[in-house]
Amino acid sequence: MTMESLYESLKRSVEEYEPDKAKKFAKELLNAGADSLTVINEVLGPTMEQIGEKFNRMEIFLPELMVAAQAMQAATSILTEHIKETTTEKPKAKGKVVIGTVHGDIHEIGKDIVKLMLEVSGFEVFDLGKDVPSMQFIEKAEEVGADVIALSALMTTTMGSQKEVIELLEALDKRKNYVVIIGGAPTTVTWQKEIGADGWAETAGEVGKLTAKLIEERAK
Ligand code: B12
Repeated sequence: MTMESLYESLKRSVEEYEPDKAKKFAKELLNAGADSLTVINEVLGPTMEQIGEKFNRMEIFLPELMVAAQAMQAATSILTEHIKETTTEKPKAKGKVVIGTVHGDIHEIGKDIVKLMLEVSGFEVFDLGKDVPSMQFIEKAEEVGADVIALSALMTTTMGSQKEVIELLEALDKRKNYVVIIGGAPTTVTWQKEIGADGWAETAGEVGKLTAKLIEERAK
């Protein structure tokens, strides 16, 4: 199979809700020498977005969406493992990031990609998972001495939890101790400014540079 046809087969296995095949083609792509990050950012991410659009247009329903998400996660986990196994020299830690999907929200595919991009950019990342109570972000950040708190929200109904974390930091007089970055499909730079977060990125591709820049600015 050519690299092109492997890309196509991986895409199709997600579109056709086949987690086992998604794993198989992710492995085959690695054996063929594909770059894991390219596969995640250029094949899996856009495929999931297209499936999301089908869900929006009610061409597919929640059960299909859930299995597509499982297929996406199955392939991503193979690729992520590979990145970790092949990174022999640990990059110098650029800083510590506490990341999670905010309270009330169970979407984690995008957050996992952001986490990976931060790790490969040289950050030490502490992942609290999904549906994380606002206070838990602060407790973890305090515990590990984090530089950054990264908040993912995928629903208009949960974006308010990003604001809540910032308000809690302010109430505890700890706001200046952390860089707070936010993201997720319904969020915008306008929302970032409105809630007083330090940074926002539309996609995971920009997150490494953004975070490094914000940490540097804070140190000045
Ligand atoms: C996959 C999916 C699911 C999966 C999630 C599986 C999982 N393990 O994550 C399942 C099926 C479980 C699911 C459930 C639900 N979902 Co849903 N889901 C989606 C879908 C189709 C795609 C999300 C996704 O994974 N995209 C792909 C990733 C790669 O993109 P991303 O998440 O946007 O992340 C990128 C950027 O946003 C950014 N980013 C993300 N986080 C962060 C954080 C930081 C700090 C930064 C800098 C950047 C950043 O970088 C990422 C990579 O580039 C979206 C539709 C959409 N178009 O967004 C709906 C969507 C988010 N879901 C929606 C809904 C309503 C639900 C449910 C309530 C459905 C229901 N009726 O039960 C439940 C949620 C329950 C809950 N309490 O959370 C709505 C939300 C509507 C709203 N109010 O805003 C959407 C928009 C669909 C729709 N139009 O109706 N869902």
